[in-house]
Amino acid sequence: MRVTIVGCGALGGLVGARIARSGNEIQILQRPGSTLKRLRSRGLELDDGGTVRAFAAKAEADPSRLGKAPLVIVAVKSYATADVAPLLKDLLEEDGLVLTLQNGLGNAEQMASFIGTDRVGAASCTYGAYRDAEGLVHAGGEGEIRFGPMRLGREWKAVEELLAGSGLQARHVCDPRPDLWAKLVVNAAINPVSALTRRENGHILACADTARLAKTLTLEACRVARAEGMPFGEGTMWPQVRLVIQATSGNRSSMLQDVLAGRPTEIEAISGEILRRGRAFHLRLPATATVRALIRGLEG
Ligand code: KPL
Repeated sequence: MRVTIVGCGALGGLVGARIARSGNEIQILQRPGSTLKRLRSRGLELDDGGTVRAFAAKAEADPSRLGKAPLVIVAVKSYATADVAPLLKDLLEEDGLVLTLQNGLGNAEQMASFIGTDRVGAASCTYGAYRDAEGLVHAGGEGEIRFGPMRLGREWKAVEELLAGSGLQARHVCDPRPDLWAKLVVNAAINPVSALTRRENGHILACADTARLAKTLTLEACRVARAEGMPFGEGTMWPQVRLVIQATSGNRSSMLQDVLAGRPTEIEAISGEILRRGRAFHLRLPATATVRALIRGLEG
């Protein structure tokens, strides 16, 4: 199958390379800059468990230079969704599908407003991946891609088979929203703490104080999720957050990578979104508000 990856950062690179490795054709839409230059000169490279391999992939900044594909996977930062959503029509075959692997809530809805709700699927993805100073993408911990359609109607079986056949743990679900919320809780607990301490995910549990902070962030995010009708009982998510920390212990969270590279972070799509939704239910979320303010300060 031909698959177009929109945004070839750490996660886009990991998923794209694994799909290419299993014999599929990968195309990449990437904004101009060092990543695009590297993709063009060296191909799509991945260090997967110590072995570096490069895969052929057409990489362009202009969508009209790419062939149309039956599947587009979006992996840009959530603050760039508004820029890529209008381009999807030009990237897709007539009946093509879009799968977003992005952090945060609201990305799928933005894309659906351009191509229709039944053509968009949303995934919660707990794979770890990071790009080193030279731009090489490293797999940073196995995870799972749980995905489902924003509206039932289309057949997504081929997407599940493609991902699973590429060595990615993939599970199709009927409604992706609870998983998107669960991933939001994971990101709200891990990403700001790792970015503020500038340590790999695993360090959060190695220090009792940061472990306590991550647990408090988890509980606050769960209060908002419950207020929105998600079935997250008090205390059920913290064991899951701990599991993700352990599975990605050597990984630098995407927010830490952004801070170290001097890029904007996804704090607004994660903690900012939780605060905005919590306000609608008059919830006080002091730990979430504090880490959001500190990350904003780092970005500034
Ligand atoms: O999604 C991630 C991220 O860094 O954004 C986790 C799963 C926390 C892995 O680092």
